[in-house]
Amino acid sequence: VRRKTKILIFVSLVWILSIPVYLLFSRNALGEEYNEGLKLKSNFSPNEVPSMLRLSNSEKQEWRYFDERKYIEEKSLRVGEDPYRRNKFNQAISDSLKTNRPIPDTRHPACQNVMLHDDLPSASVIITFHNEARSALLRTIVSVLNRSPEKLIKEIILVDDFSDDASDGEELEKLEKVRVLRNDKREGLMRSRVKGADAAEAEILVFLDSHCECNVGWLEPLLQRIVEDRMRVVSPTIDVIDLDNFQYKAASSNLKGGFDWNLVFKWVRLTPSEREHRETHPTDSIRTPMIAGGLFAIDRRFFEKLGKYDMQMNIWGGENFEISFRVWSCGGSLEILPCSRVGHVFRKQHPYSFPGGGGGHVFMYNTRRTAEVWMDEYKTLYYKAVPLAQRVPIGDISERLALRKSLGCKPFSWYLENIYPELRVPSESSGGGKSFPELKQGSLCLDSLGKGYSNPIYLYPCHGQGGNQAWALTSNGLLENLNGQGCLELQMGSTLNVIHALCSPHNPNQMWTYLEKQLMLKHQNSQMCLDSQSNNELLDLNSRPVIARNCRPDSASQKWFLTTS
Ligand code: UD2
Ligand code: MN
Repeated sequence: VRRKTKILIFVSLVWILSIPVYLLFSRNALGEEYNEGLKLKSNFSPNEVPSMLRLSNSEKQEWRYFDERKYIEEKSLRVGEDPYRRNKFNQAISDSLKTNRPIPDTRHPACQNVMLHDDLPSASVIITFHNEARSALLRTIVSVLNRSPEKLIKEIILVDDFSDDASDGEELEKLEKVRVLRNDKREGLMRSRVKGADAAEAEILVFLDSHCECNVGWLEPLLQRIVEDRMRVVSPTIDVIDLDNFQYKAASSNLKGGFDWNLVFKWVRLTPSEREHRETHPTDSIRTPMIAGGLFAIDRRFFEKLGKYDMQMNIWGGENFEISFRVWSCGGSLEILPCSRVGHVFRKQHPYSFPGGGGGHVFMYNTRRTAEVWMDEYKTLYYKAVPLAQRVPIGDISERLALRKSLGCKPFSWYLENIYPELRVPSESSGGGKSFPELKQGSLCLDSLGKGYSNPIYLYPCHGQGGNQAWALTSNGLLENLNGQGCLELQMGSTLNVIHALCSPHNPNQMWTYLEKQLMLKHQNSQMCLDSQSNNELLDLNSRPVIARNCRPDSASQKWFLTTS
């Protein structure tokens, strides 16, 4: 009996003593950086594995961890350097944040009760980057590893699109699940993504930008929707990471992807019936005419069958239109999932160069290829909104036209009628005939002169080419320029200037009524009328900013012909 007691005491002692040793060990193993990450763990969902940055190919399973501080500090800002210079977001803040920092769970509470299949397939996550801030890139990867069930991530494929410093990517190869491919010349995001997709091994591809943060439970809903229908292409709800302070902010779930005839992506409000549906079904997927383009999941075989991307597109832009038109018209569908949330740093400028003609040129080149292949006669509406595009050579599109034919895709008119009926189609435009809707006074037309937001609006000789002279009065009273996303707004200061501003459907200063009999445009809020008789008589008659004045039905300077075509 004595002997047994001794053994028992010995065993319990060993057991008790091993606790602090274990704690010490696990703490070291995870490194100083992750103390907070560990604390956080209780906030994570149970299937989240904090598989933080374990180094791969450690054959003996040694506990070695990636020195993320060193990796980031090797490229930190120099003293006095503008923190926005390299990335067009605040790199100082990005570098100072932990890669595993907590972010708010922005999902609707009901998302937690959505039933998930227990045998979801795994995904290859593909991230292309060109000169990305190391901290932002690493945080993207850590968020994928930390907030996805381990078994659902087959691999993370980084495609380094010829960044100046090859070690930005190479060093990350040490991380578990991470593979790095590097282009030997700058290719742009389309060919880079295809390179990643071609190397991928999992059934599902998930594309991400290189400055994202995946939120809790982001992956499962994406996989689930695809398993249920392999022709679905699904996008998370894209939350906003503030480019100045890196605050993580929830995005509205009452938006979907859309555009105007200038073929620039924009978020549009759901229709009233869609919004009504969302009130009772907050976890249901949202059908969207367009995806933003950077963050989406697709079945690998479907991606291949559907023609991947247009390999002749360059650098940035337009590929989201191409893939959206293609998916819808060739038998698939596009959805945004409110229960899948991924943050993204939205920027106002590109941080990188555009080899081969500058951003505007490359964007028009890509977009024009899309219009010529997918939009049938409706492409003329694009040319009316962006006349310059017609002069951009687009190279050979025969392969993409052949693809469209071989897939038996529906005409663009089907897409407009069934998928994006909200988009206003100027009536005669499909025939390509008449000029664009203008606001005319004699031979002069209301013209934004392409000066951008906050600038006045002018009168200028009509040219009939649309562009900065193409205006439409929307059903909710906005006077919208069809070339940009700008609307006519009355500044309620002392001078009552009329400016070009970002359209905001509920801004009372942007609401106008067209009095058809008097040919007047009345500003609803102020009851003033749009008037071309500027105060500044010194200005050339042809380039005077318009203003608002008290309505006078006899005044010629307040008569506007709203031509609808
Ligand atoms: C949006 C998309 C982006 C893409 C683009 C249209 C989101 C959140 N973002 O613009 O993914 O669809 O619209 O083309 O939907 N990159 C390269 N090589 C290049 C240029 C960019 O690899 O030559 C990478 C870049 O590092 C980034 C990604 O491509 O990871 C997208 O570029 P971006 O972040 O500048 O585009 P963004 O978010 O303004
Ligand atoms: Mn981006």
